[in-house]
Amino acid sequence: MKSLIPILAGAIVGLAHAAPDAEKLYETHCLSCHAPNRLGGMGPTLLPESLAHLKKPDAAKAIAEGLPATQMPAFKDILKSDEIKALAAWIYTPPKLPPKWDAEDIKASRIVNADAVDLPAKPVFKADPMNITLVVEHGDHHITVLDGDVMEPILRFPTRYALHGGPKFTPDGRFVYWASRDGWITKFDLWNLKVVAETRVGINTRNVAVSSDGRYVMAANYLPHTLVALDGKDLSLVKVIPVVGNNGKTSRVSAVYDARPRNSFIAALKDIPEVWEIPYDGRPVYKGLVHDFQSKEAIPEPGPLPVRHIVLEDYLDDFFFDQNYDYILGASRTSPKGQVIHLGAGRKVAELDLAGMPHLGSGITWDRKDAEGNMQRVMASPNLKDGLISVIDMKTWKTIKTIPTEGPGFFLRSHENSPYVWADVFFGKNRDVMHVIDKQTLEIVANLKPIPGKTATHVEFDRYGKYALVSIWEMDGALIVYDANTLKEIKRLPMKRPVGKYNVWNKTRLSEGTSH
Ligand code: DHE
Repeated sequence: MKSLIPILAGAIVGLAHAAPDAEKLYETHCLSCHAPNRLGGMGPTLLPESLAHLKKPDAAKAIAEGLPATQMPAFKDILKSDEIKALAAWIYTPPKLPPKWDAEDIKASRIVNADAVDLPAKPVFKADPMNITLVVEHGDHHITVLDGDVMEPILRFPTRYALHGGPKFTPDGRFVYWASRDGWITKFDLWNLKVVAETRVGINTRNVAVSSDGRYVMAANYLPHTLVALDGKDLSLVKVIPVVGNNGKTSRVSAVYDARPRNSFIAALKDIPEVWEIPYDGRPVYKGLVHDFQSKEAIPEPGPLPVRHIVLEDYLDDFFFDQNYDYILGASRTSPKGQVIHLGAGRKVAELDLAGMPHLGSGITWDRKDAEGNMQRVMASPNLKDGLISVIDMKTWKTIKTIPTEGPGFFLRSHENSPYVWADVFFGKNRDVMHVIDKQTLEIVANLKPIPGKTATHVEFDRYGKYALVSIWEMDGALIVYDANTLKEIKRLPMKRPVGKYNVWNKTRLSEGTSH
C-alpha cells in the first residue's frame, strides 16, 4: 500500500497556503490594459525583453502602489502581498505563445488624427521654429516643447510609454517622429502642436530613422526580428523586412540610422555579423555583391527598399559614422579592438584601439590643432564600463588621448560654436558630476555639480551654441540651462526625469556636436 503521508502533507500545505495563480490574476486584473499575451495596450508590454530596464522589486512596487501620473492603479488593497509577488515574478517569464506582430497587426494598429489633417504650414507660436528643443521626460512619459531663445516651455503633452532613441525631424523641421520601446511610432506636427498619426510596428522597438527626403520612416525592432518601413506622410505600412542574415540566422536590430549623403538607411544588427544598407532613392542592390559597384551579370534585389548585406568578421551593433557617412566606427564584440568599416567598399579598413566598453553610438567629432599646428579631425567616445573618454584621430584611426573621468559615462555633447565638450558621469558615486573638456587641449577644465547627489546627464545646445542644457535625471528633476561659454547657471526648469533633448536646428543641420 502506498503511504498516505505525502498526500496528506500536500493537502495540509494546500489548505494552509495555495500558491497564487499569477496567470489567472493577470487575466482578472491586468489583461484589460496590458492585453492578451502581455503584448501591451493602454498599458505597456509585460514581456521579459520589454522589462529589461525594470528591476523585479520595482515591478512589485508598481503593482502595489501604482505609478504616479499614469493610468496604473495601486493594487495593494485588492491583492494580497504574495499575489503581488507572484504576478511580479510571472511577468518576467516567457509567454506560452511566441509573441507575434506582423503586417496585419501593424496595419490594424494605425491611428490617424482627423484634427491634424491639412493644417496650415505656419507655426501657431511666435518662437523660432528652428530653435525649438524637445525634452523627453521619462518620469511621467511626457514631452516638453521648449522655445530655445528664451528657454520657456510652449507645450507639455503625454506620450506613449518609454520613448527611446532620438526623435527624428523632417528637414524643414515641421514634423518629428519618435518611437516607444513598446513599438509605437508617432508622427507629430511641431508647427501645429498636434499628433498626426501613430502606428505600432513591433513589440520591442529600438529607434526610428527618417529618410532625408521625408518619404520613409524606418523602425528597428528587437521583437520581432524585423525592420519596418512606414510612409512618412501618414505612417501607413510600406514594407516589413524580416532580418535574416546570409548565414540564415535571424537577428534583433540594435538601431537604424539615416545616412543622408548616401540616400540610404544603415541598420546595426545584434545577432549576426552584418551591417545592412537599405537605399531609398530607387538605386538597385545586386544579390550577392558586397560592394557598391554594379555588375551586368548580377541580379537586382526585387521591390522597394532593397537590402545590401555587408558581411563582417565580427558583430557590430553599436557604432558611429563620420560626418560624410563614408565610414562606420564600431566596437567589436569578440575582440578588444574596434573596427573601421568603409561603407562603399563594404569591408574593414582599420582597427581601433579602445579600452573598456566604448559607447561609440554617443560619439562626437570636431577639429583641433595637433602638436605641429596642423588641423586634425578627432572623434571622442564615452565608456560605459570605465571612467575614461577615448579620443581618436580620424585619419590615422589611432587613439591620441584617453581622458580619465570620475566614472563611466553615457553621453558626450558639443556644438560647432562651443570650445567645450560636455561629458556626463552616468554610473557610480560621481554621477552628479558633469565634466567640461577643452576641445583643443583635451583637458578637463571644469567639473560642474548642478545638484549634489543627483544624476546629471545628456547635454543639448540651442541652435547657436549659446546655451547648454543639462538633465537632472530624477523624478523631481530639472533641466538646467547654462551659459555655454561662462559655464554659469542661467535658470532651471522643473521636469520629471528628463533624459534626451533634441534641438531642431542641430538635428536637421547634422551638427557635429550631437547625434543624428
Ligand atoms: Fe539608449 C539613443 C542603445 C539604454 C537613453 N540608445 C540610443 C541609440 C541606441 C541606444 C542605439 C541611438 C538611437 C537613435 O539615435 O535613435 N540604449 C541603447 C542600449 O543598447 C542601452 C545601453 C540598453 C538598452 O536596453 O536599450 C540603452 N538609453 C538607455 C538608457 O538606459 C537610457 C539612459 C534611458 C532609456 O531611455 O531607457 C537611454 N538612448 C537614450 C537616449 C537616446 C538614446 C536619451 C538619444 C540620445 C540622443 O541624444 O540622440
